[in-house]
Amino acid sequence: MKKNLLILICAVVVMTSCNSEKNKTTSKSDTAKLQIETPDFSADSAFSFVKSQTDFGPRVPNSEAHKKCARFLKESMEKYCDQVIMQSFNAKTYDGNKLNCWNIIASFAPEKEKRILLAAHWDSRHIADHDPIEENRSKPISGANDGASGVGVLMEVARQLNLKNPTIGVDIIFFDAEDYGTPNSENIPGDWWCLGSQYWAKNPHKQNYKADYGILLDMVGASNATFYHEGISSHFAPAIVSKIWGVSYRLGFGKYFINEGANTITDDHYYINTLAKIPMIDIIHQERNSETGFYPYWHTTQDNIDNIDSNTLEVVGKTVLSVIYEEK
Ligand code: AHN
Ligand code: ZN
Repeated sequence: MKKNLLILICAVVVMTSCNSEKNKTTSKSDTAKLQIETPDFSADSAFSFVKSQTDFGPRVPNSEAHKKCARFLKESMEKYCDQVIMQSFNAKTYDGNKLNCWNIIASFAPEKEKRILLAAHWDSRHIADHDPIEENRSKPISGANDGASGVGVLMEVARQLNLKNPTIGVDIIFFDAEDYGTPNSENIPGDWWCLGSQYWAKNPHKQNYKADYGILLDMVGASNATFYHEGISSHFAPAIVSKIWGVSYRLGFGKYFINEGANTITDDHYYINTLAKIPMIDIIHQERNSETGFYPYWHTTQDNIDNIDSNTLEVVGKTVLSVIYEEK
């Protein structure tokens, strides 16, 4: 509440100074437009949803932890959503493995025409191929940030949407097998990343499925994360990028959501844009001065729960919720 008041005061001060400079009149409704109600979102709850996933161990497809976590995600989302569909499929990997996978699709008001799609991947990478210690590079990762953070935020978003229903319909998809791509040291031509989103884009859970737009979360749990305008997002859905970064700025999160361009990332949204033809953006932590372009623990054994900051989960969750509640 205090923050809202501060934003309002700042807005009035800015507008008053504009008035005197340019002699423009400002109506009451202009001032009202600058107010933004901060939605309820529990950072602690989001954090515990992340931890519950990592407690299973690495969620690598075909592992016991993967199977157990699938069940946990299904049962959790059934508590909050109107409908949950487990879309099972097999995926072929770059090294000839066959993976048993599930995309988990949870919906609010599935009958509504106007809807938006939220997504994150729930699997974790089978190899820590960017680990500084050589012997770690064949180990699977905990994926607290890379995977579990986006899912944790969306689970808390679902819990809140159940407490206070939005006007529009919402689908939340947890994609499987995003992170089983080729090792850093190998170059095997083919679309080996994002196997779950590729499958769903070719086989949507509903015939003629449509959404106005989509928001993908990937690596949204590190301290002081920076979210730039990712290249694919700006190419396919520039207006959605503006909308979301605008909402975040108004909420006071400009330190996280930075209005500058960054690298193009082949992530799940690429296939949703190109195959399913739904404009989708990616909120993904990128860093200008890191070796990989991502956060320092990316694809290492250090991507664990100790390196999750609930402040970042909260910033992203509140931004997403505000965007949803503003849709009429
Ligand atoms: C590539 O590096 C090709 N894609 C990054 C997508 C990704 C991996 N997101 C999480 N892990
Ligand atoms: Zn990854």
